[in-house]
Amino acid sequence: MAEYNFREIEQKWQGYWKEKGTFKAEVDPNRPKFYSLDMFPYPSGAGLHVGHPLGYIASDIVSRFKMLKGFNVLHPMGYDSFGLPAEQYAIQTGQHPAITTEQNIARYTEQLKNIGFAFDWDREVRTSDPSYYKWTQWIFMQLFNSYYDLDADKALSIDSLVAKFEKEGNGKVKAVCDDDTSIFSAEEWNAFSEKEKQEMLLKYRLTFLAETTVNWCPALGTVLSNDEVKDGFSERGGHPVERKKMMQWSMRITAYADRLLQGLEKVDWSEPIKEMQRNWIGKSIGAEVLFDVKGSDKKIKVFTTRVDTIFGVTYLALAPESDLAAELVTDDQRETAEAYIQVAKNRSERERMSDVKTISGAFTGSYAINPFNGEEIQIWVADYVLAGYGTGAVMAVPAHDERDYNFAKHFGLEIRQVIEGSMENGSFPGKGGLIINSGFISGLYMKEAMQKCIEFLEAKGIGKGKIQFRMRDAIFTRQRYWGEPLPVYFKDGLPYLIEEKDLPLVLPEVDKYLPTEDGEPPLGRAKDWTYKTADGEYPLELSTMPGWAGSSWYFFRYMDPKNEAVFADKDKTDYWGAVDLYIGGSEHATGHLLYSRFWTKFLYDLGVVSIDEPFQKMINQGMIQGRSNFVYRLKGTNTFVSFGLKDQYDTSAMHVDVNIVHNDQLNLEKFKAWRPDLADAEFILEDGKYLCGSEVEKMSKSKYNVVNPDDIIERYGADTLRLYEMFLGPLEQFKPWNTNGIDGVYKFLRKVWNLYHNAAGEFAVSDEKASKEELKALHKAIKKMEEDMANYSFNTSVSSFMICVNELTAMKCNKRDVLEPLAVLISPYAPHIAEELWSLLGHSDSITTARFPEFKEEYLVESNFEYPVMINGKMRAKLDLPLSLSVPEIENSALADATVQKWLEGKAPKKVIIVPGKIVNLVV
Ligand code: ANZ
Repeated sequence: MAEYNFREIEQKWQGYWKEKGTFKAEVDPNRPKFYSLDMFPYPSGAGLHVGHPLGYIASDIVSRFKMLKGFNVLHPMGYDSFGLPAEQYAIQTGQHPAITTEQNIARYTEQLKNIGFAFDWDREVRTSDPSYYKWTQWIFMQLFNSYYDLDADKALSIDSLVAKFEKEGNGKVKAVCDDDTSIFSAEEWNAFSEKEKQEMLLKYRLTFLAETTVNWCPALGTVLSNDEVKDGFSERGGHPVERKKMMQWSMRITAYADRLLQGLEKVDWSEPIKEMQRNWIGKSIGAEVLFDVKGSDKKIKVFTTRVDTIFGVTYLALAPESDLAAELVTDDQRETAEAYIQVAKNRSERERMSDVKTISGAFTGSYAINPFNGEEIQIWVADYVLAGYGTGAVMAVPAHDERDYNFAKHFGLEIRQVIEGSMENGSFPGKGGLIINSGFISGLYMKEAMQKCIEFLEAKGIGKGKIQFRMRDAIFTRQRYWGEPLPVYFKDGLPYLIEEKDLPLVLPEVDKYLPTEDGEPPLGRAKDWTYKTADGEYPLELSTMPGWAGSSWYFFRYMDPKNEAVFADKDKTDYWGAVDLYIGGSEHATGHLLYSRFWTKFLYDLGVVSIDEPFQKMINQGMIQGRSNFVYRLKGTNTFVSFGLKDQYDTSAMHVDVNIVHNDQLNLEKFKAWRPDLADAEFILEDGKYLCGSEVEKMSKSKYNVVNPDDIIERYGADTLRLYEMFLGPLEQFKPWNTNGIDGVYKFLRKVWNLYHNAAGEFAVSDEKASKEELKALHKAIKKMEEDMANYSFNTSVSSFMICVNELTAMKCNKRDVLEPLAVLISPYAPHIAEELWSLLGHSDSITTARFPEFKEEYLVESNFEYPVMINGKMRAKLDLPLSLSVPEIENSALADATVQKWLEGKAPKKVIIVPGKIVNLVV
């Protein structure tokens, strides 16, 4: 083979890897493991574009590097295959989502295989496969059968909770439960009916059914989680979202809030992602305080993080949604207050939160009593108080809180300073400031004052110290078809689990993927969607699980993907442990990454896995943006003006398919063939060419800037694609796809090929000893790659390969000593060409079984110096001498040199001046 024929080489080695099972991973206790994982894709109908494989290429390079370093590498791939787009498509076309999903997966797999990833394809998982979701349902059942015990600080079985209730009621039980859980004795529990017992247990179960205010999206016909809603619109599709009360399954993720927070300390993730999780969890340490309402037996409970400011409270404020607000409105305030509440309630919480400019509220007419000083203070209803946070009520301290301050200013309420520094004089209340004019806490600092206040509250039974989390329990149901059915049936209106032996509960067939006429979810259309037990036949749950169910544990299934008896064998999960490197987009910062951490902690509590953090190291790759091209249509015509001339005409820009543009020059024939309406297009050219404008935008079909990796591979090969994606810039950065530089990368690979071949194109590698310079070029690259791998800096390694290959080419190096390690070095990046060269070098095993070349510092140190020898001021000789020689040694060597002797003509020099590392100067 003369030329670098990437097509032949890539096909050959992809076939070889498949046939030999090169990337098959098996447990091997004698080797250290490395688990390298990509966030698995949702197989969409559009297929992969060049942005998708960016992270996969990076993790593949690390995986292959680790193989060379002797690790047993687990590097799997699979599909997150339940989801809305397939269902939306099914609604439009009537085609079963399973069929389109299957087609999309086939396409993705083909595209991925073309890139030559070191995936162990035998481990592929699909979340929509019943053999997979059987275990998603199983985990759901374990959650239903568990509660969170605060003494043990872990999940325990609900049976053990029942045993406690039977013995001592719930008064002493420290467990996470609903806020409205009443206290009962053992006698009372034992006297409860079955229904009452089940209702009570739902308040403790880690997954439970309850009436919840949800984000309801009428256009999508389903509820959405908070992270699927952006500014009041669905993230997918941009449809309006409203707040609505519905019976919903939830996951009691709040039980794990503290552990989710602590666990962040153990993992190696970027600080911004950790910070996003911390904010999402939102832990606040503070206190709850009960205020009496004047002339009423009603009480208002507030949550405050600054109970030390309680002497500065000048009013209370309630959320407009609160029932209490309406009850406290007095007759003389009714008209204004009720009108306000009506308007405020219809604005979503999000809308109110994001709108900081509009200050609105109303006085209820009622007064509360400050328990610390007996003062009467007005009770207001205010926009800025959120119903869903804390207690939905705040004690307002306008002198020291910005929102309270703005509100008090607006309505002319009292502003009373009680800490050094105040909103009034523009200084934000510093943490730990000295408390002034505040009864029994005057003269104290914040911490001590808070402590005293809490003691006071607890002694009087009107409050306590309280830790508050912003995080809410996670809604776990969708009123949709294409998801996992919940393994639940209903008896007397209460949920029960089906038996484990009946798993998987397979998604039933329906005639249409739409809600029923009565507004029930699509599963309401299924025939015989019931569960038979010994005592009857009961309706099954109609909602399905949300998109995040299957992705919350898939990393365990890869370890043992075919197991039918358990979700994964413990020996296997113990061996593979946590994911050592997880690569994926930062858009999952709060959703997937919190849910999967939560489920891992739960499985850990159950004792079925030994790790409680799933992803040890994570890198979030930046997005590859599209580089769109534009043509400029003369308004009202079919004539297009070239970029440079467009300002002379009245034109409008139009996206044009980047695939018919090369280096910004439009291919006119392809343009005419692109769309029927362009067949008779005419052009106003510049220099005989039509030049397009360009812009960096999100890569998307509608912008015609999608580049398909298949096209790049067809033209340049997968090795070039892999190198080029890495060469584009640091992995974490956002960067535009710009094909202009790809030729350079392709040429680089041809140069690599040529190093191993002579001018006639024959494989020609010599066994001669390599020169120091050649070894130096190689070892510089080895060193750089080791450092880069430690920092996950991929683009810099590509540059160092280029430098190395350029140097070797200049030296015409064809020595095995250099070229063998060089092939190994580049194999993680360009595995196909490396395999081919490796086999040409005479190896019969895959290059993945080679060892990474050992870096030797000695090759980088400059050990010799070529001394110019000056005789009577003229350069007469050059002497290559070790830098370690002393001055007398240099002199001896110089005088012994034949050329020097010739010039000295047998005379001894009168003067010898030697500067080590610089020069030898002789005067005769
Ligand atoms: C008095 C006070 C004085 C407050 C002061 C702050 C500063 P984080 O840190 O986010 O937990 N708050 C409590 N519940 C609220 C609700 N439902 N909607 C809006 N605001 C609410 O914030 C806790 C603080 O936010 C609480 O402490 C309360 O105001 C307010 F100098 O109480 B603070």
